[in-house]
Amino acid sequence: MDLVRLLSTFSSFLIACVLGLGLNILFFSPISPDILEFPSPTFPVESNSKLQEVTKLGEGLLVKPEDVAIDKSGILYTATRDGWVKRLHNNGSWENWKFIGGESLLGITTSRNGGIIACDADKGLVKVTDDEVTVIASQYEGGKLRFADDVVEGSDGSLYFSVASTKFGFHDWFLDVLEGKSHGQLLKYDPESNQVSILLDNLGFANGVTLSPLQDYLIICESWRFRCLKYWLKEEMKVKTEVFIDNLPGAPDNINLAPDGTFWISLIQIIPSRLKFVHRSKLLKHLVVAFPGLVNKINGAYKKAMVAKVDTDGKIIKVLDDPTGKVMSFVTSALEFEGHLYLGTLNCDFIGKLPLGII
Ligand SMILES: *[C@@H]1O[C@H](CO)[C@@H](O)[C@H](O)[C@H]1NC(C)=O
Ligand SMILES: [Ca+2]
Ligand SMILES: [Ca+2]
Repeated sequence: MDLVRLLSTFSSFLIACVLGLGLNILFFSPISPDILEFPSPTFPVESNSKLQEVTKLGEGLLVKPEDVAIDKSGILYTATRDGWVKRLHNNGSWENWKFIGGESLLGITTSRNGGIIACDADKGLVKVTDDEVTVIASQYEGGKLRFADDVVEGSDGSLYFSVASTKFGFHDWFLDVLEGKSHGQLLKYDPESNQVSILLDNLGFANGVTLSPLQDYLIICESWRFRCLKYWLKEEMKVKTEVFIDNLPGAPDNINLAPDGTFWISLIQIIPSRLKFVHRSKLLKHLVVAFPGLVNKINGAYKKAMVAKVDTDGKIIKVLDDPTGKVMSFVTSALEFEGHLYLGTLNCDFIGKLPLGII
């Protein structure tokens, strides 16, 4: 009798603990998750390991260089996790060019008047020239501009840029993936008025931005929607937004116009196939977030790399990958210049350089 009572007390205690823990996790969870829709890519993505054939530029000097830009004279720029904008001269020497600070420098682009524009997830939009470093936009809509992710400059000096998430910061980017709600934006900075305006809202992690060859539309990547949108800049277009490409075999990060008018898109492998089920369960998402060690198991970005070349009709022409992350993983940008592809990454200490003649 006593044993039965003891057992039932103990099991009540256990149930109370589990319930308490569950409520605690639900109540204090930083996310309010939705189910993630997975892509069903139509392009036959067979691994070719081509990204394992890169040569390594600046190995050991570059801390997770997320994006790459090259100016007309062939000088290559990148922004690294130690707060520097570094550049590679034509004679092969690296220069620690300008110090901005922080760990949150992301997308960069060259500017028509020289220098570059950089997205700083903490500070906003930063202009960097030989003479100075200037924050050109740090506020909009009465609030602080946070998590600016990528930027491109129009021929009239307008800057089009993304805010990946208005809810989560750069270091919590994977929480935005787990939550699966739309907190991203496409913005415009007008140099005449010095104002920032919102072009598109409710994007699923707004990431890479680029202009079409004729600058009549923008392409904006929505990472965990596995798609890119086309945003028309022509006044006469009634429907401003359409899907440029969807069902991508990875989460699109940076996008760059290639010399032949096509586009290079880096595709982050955010979801390991074995753990897809977590993204289908709201409860499991809460649980994963409650135990930070688990988040890294659900995030596959650090184990693979993939980039795709896409034509102006939004069709994939080519895919290059490193299926095991042996040489490159978490590749975040691909930029073509004079017959070579330059690859930025959030998990390596170099920029990959691949001759395109061999592929
Ligand atoms: C390479 O070029 C840069 C810029 O012109 C110069 O500052 C640097 O000293 C050169 N380095 C070498 C090793 O020639
Ligand atoms: Ca860029
Ligand atoms: Ca990015």
